Amino acid sequence: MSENIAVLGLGLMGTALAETLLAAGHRVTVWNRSAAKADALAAKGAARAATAAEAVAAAPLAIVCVLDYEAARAVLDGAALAGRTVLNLTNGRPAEARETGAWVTGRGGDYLDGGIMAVPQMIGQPGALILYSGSRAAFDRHEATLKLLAEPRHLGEDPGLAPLYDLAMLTGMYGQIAGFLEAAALVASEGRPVREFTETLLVPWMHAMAALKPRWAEEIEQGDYATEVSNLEVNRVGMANLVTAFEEQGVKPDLLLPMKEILERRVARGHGAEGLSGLIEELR
Ligand code: FVH
Repeated sequence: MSENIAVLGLGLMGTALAETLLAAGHRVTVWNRSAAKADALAAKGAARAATAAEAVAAAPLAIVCVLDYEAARAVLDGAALAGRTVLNLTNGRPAEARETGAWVTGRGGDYLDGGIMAVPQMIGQPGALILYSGSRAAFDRHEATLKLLAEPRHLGEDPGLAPLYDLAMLTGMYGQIAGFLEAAALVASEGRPVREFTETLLVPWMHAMAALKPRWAEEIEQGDYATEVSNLEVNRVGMANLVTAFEEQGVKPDLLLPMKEILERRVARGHGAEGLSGLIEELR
């Protein structure tokens, strides 16, 4: 069934969202601060709103996807939110989501926050995931529409949960990128083919290491870091060796150094017999 949906913010992501909804046959009203970005969507059948308030008034579901929460609040300020669902897909922090959620509900609207685990080209394609939190009733009401964009996963009524998990997932990604870059730099330091190393050795190794993480997560939940395999003292020596090797190869170990420091600190505190999951205690 065709629904009215407003999309506010037509950057790369907002445009992908609006295009996907239009392609599915929905009536989409669009607005962007720089009006010209609505041209291509209008040519594909979107209705163009002159103001953000007009866009919100046109549809029960208003999707906001702009640079940051400050911009999102500026966009929504002045719009009549009573009876509307605001879905904020702007990247932000848990505290910002909670504050914005209270602000929207204080004006009579329902609030959903979302963390997009996809790039614009993936929207509407298998593999795209969007994490949601906030009003469960609003999520249920619009779930069929949300499924068009990406696999939807609702994490709870607290609007801060989607950004919390979004940032945690990005943290995992950046850690993986850091390891990849250092490994690639080390292999390249001897003129060895980085692509072949990555495809045949590094990626399978990273998959095998990733598979251990649920077990580590259990250790963290139980606060029990006992290990029968490579303990922190073994890893401390191994990491010192690694960093020396980087220096000998003329490669900067900068992305590894914080890990080395935390390992040394934990061992110095007398926890050398623990497993690597115990390092979390140094981060709390
Ligand atoms: N692109 C991606 O891969 C990531 C995937 C994960 C989620 N992010 C987040 O999505 C938000 C939007 O990102 P984007 O890629 O669409 O970004 P841009 O193409 O740079 O478009 C930015 C839009 O924000 C508008 N805007 C900026 N400041 C204001 C403001 N003060 N008032 C109103 N609108 C504002 C901007 O408008 P304009 O410059 O065209 O007039 C664009 O519509 C973002 O949170 C990502 O982290 C994307």
